[in-house]
Amino acid sequence: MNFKRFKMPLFIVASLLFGIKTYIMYRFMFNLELENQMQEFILFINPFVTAFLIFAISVWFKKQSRQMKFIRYSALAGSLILYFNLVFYRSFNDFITAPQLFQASNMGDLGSSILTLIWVYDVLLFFDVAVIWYLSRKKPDILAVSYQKSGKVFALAMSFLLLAGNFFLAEMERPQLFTRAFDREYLVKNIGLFNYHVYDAAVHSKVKTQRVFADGNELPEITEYVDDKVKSEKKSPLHGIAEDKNVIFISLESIQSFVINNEVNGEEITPFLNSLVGDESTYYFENFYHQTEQGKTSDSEFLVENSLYPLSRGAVFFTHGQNEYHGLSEILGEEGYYSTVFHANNKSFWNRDQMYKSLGVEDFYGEAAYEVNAANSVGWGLKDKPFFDQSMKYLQSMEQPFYSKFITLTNHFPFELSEEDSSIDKYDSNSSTLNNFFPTVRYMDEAVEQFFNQLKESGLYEDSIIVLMGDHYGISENHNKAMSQYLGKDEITPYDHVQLQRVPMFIHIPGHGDGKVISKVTGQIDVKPTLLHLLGISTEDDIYFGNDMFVDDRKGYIALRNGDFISNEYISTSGICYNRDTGEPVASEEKAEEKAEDDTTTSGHNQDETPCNPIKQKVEKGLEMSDNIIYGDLFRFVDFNKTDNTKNDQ
Ligand code: GP9
Ligand code: MN
Repeated sequence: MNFKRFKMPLFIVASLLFGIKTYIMYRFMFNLELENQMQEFILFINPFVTAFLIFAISVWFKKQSRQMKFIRYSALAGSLILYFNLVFYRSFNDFITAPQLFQASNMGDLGSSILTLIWVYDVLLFFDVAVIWYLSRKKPDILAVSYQKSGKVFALAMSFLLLAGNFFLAEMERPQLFTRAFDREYLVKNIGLFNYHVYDAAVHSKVKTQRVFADGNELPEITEYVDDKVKSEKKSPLHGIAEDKNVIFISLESIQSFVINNEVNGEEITPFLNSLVGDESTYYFENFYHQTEQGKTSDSEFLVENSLYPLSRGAVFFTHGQNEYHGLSEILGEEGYYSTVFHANNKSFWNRDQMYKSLGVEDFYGEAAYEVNAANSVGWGLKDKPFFDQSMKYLQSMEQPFYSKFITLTNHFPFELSEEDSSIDKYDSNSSTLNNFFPTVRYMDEAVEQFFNQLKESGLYEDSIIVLMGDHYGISENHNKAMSQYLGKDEITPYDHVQLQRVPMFIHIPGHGDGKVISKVTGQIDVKPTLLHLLGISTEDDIYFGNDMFVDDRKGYIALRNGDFISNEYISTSGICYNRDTGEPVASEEKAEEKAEDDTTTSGHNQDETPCNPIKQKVEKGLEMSDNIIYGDLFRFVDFNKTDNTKNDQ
């Protein structure tokens, strides 16, 4: 190429190259759903707008060499940010948030999982950097610019104009984009990954500041809301049925309800769990939803312990590990229980060592409590069978009553398992993740069965209730194609996606005899009040957002952390209101007519009116209040043990 005649400055070349690369990644490597042409257009322009904004800064450098250096390092840094997000996305189907950057200690523990997320041809994603690097070194005299002040100001003005144009279109396409905190994908689609990171960092610092400014004034409103709009008034007939029994809680890694009573290659996937469905001593909740977000297992633990929602960004275990809580472990501790967690993983993972103290867990049996070697490990560490086996000695020598949580690990992405541990074959689809999932689920099922047998042999079984709960989804929407093949559907619709967020929930009460399958809509937010009631412990003075799963006067919906919800009649997701039974979108006109009849104050704006809207408002209110408790660390202002304290004062 004749560079003498080709006079395009490097900052323009770099903007184009980097913009094209970013666009290709958005379009083909991240799984961003585009609903209309406007979204397509915004997604197309935003990579170039951001690239120009960054590279155009270079014109302010006087020296050619500085200008070139700025451009090449910006290209490299930008590419790395994109790439880290891509690797993260492959695992979590989400974008990195500022709090997660402080969870770097988790990254080291990912071990083999991370290798499956880095692919050889990823190196091509740095092709533009190589070209920019080459040009900046070889042709600085041709490709650098030396603008007058007016030229520089013009470049800057152009940057901001483009950015403003982008934001304007984004705001038009998605009103209140910047005030909605729930959806990172919308942000990335509309303003690009880099602007999203800037936004995210700003929000994160705001969160940090919030605690400082909270003074407890917010509490009366929250307590009133919880008492009026959440808590059930009636006590269930099962109140106190498990009084003084040990509570053995088993957290089932990455399992989803679709495997229950289902087959793969003609084989039952979970024979043991299936035997509990319909068992006379077991309640099985078939419409029980996980409500976790980025904090995965830790979010599920947070929900169970506090009946508060986890955060929409980062893992609350990390970001707010030092808050005051009124956790299940702490409450049971006050009732004379000894509370422990068993989990054969590094104690710092998900900041558990710190957070468990805040929750009132007395002892944490982490990796160090187990004999872990190459022979008894796979994937993330100690396999579930030796895990339960080795836990028995601790459990047997424990003071009773105890509340012990067991967190399984073998059924974790990427679902590795040796041939000899696999009792069933893998599935056959284009997703190795889904294919591998089934044998590890079966392994976990067998491990749980073995544990039940050991509990029986040890004599602990009769004095305990056993809760088994799936922590969160295992198969993300990146595997929808394989999933639709497995489920025999044409596609996985947003409705199906929500239904796939159901995870198994069993409450096994040995000798009870009254067990059944319960179909009402329930979720992880309900576990704390449910267990407390089974144990006969009052929740009157507590602040929480779920309901006893055994009562009928419940708040009527389960909120997912992204603002979607499941009510008795509807499922709201992706801006669509579905009929929960049929999976059909609910026609908004119908509602519009109804609404017009009974609400004369409504004027014209009916296209957004669906029966989901009033529930949606409650969902958002609940999530917001729960968030406020966490952000403001509001429980530091609450005296949950009024009676006890009065005693102490005397
Ligand atoms: C880590 C284990 C798995 O200790 O709980 O965590 P996850 O990745 O599922 O959140
Ligand atoms: Mn998990």
